[in-house]
Amino acid sequence: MSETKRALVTGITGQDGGHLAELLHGKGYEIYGLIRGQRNARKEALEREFPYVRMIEADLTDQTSLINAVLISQPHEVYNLGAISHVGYSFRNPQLTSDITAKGVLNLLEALRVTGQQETARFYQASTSEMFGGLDYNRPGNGYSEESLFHPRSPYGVAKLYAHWIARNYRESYGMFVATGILFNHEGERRGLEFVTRKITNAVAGIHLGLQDSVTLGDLWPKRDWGYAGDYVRGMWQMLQHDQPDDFVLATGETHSIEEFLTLAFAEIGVEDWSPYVKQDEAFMRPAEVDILLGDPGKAERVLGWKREVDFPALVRLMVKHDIALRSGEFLPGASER
Ligand code: NAP
Ligand code: G4F
Repeated sequence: MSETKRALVTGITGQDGGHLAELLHGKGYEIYGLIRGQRNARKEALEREFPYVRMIEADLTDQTSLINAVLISQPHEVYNLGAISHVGYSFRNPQLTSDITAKGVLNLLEALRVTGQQETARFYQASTSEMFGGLDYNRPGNGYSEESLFHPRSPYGVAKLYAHWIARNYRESYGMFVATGILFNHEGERRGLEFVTRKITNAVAGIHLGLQDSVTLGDLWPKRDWGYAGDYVRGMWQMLQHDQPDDFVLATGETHSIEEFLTLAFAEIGVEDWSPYVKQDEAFMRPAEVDILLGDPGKAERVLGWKREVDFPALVRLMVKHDIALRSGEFLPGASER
């Protein structure tokens, strides 16, 4: 009889952590999730939604706690999803972002190495399309690939680039099974309210139900390659099942502006002209913006057989429907309460 697989997941309280916990549980994994802080506000929700996750108190900035987490979980697979992940926040908290999003990865890789578990544990690093930057001299063309140039435009993007390269360095230096997933924006019913898609769908639901009059956003012209988080965590898992560690872009191959997202989201509640409901404020604009992101998922499709299932209109629809149900007090089975 084969041994039950054990996975250690950082960022278990986040969007991807929730989807990944469901996926791994369905595959029979024993799941260990890192929980930080002496009184984490998300702990109770996590215990309710994922009673099968074994929580370990640890923080990516605390090396000793990570060594402890590795020793307790003895993982076959480590998914490093923990990070300061909000680009705007990273401009206001650049040092904290470096400590967690960049150096935290080094701390975790070292925890595996010094405990001798680099031989047995496969490691997934959550890299990002924010590393590309979308500048004029480096436009995506038919889509950024694993070979495209990097030019990060935020403290978050810079921290993630360090994380990406240190992860690759441990693969090259110590022969560790380290896979990096260069993931383009992915959203869904578990998305944090601080990100633009969920901020919009939550507001559209509120406007529909008469709970609010408007939503205040930053720039509306930037374009993103938006997919569904459930599809993307499946890709993470596939990367760690592959026979060799590698780097993979996960994306839809389509790009849409925030204006297009607004149009589809308001159409769900029968509103054609959304302009009276949308205000703009510089507070939500960034010192440097990434104009456009578009990814080429060709390698993941060919090598891993990965395929996204949810397209852009379906993504917007599922998020608006979820938020209307949530804000009207209905609870959708299996959906997040966040
Ligand atoms: P998220 O919802 O913002 O979750 C971030 C997670 O990181 C939370 O569980 C948070 O825990 C944890 N965390 C923060 N600081 C930590 C620390 N010091 N020690 C341990 N854990 C800490 O992010 P997500 O959307 O699920 O994304 C998952 C990963 O993929 C992130 O690394 C993100 O940067 C990357 N990524 C995301 C996308 C996307 O579009 N979603 C695209 C590319 C890459 P608390 O609950 O304790 O705060
Ligand atoms: O939803 P966002 O905050 O996502 P962003 O900056 O693209 O980052 C997300 O995707 C990355 C992958 O490319 C991840 F690595 C990262 O962790 C995160 O998940 O902003 C999207 C766009 C930006 O151009 C932003 O300036 O929306 C614009 N925007 C306009 N108004 C706004 C708002 N963004 C936010 N968060 N809030 C606004 O009110």
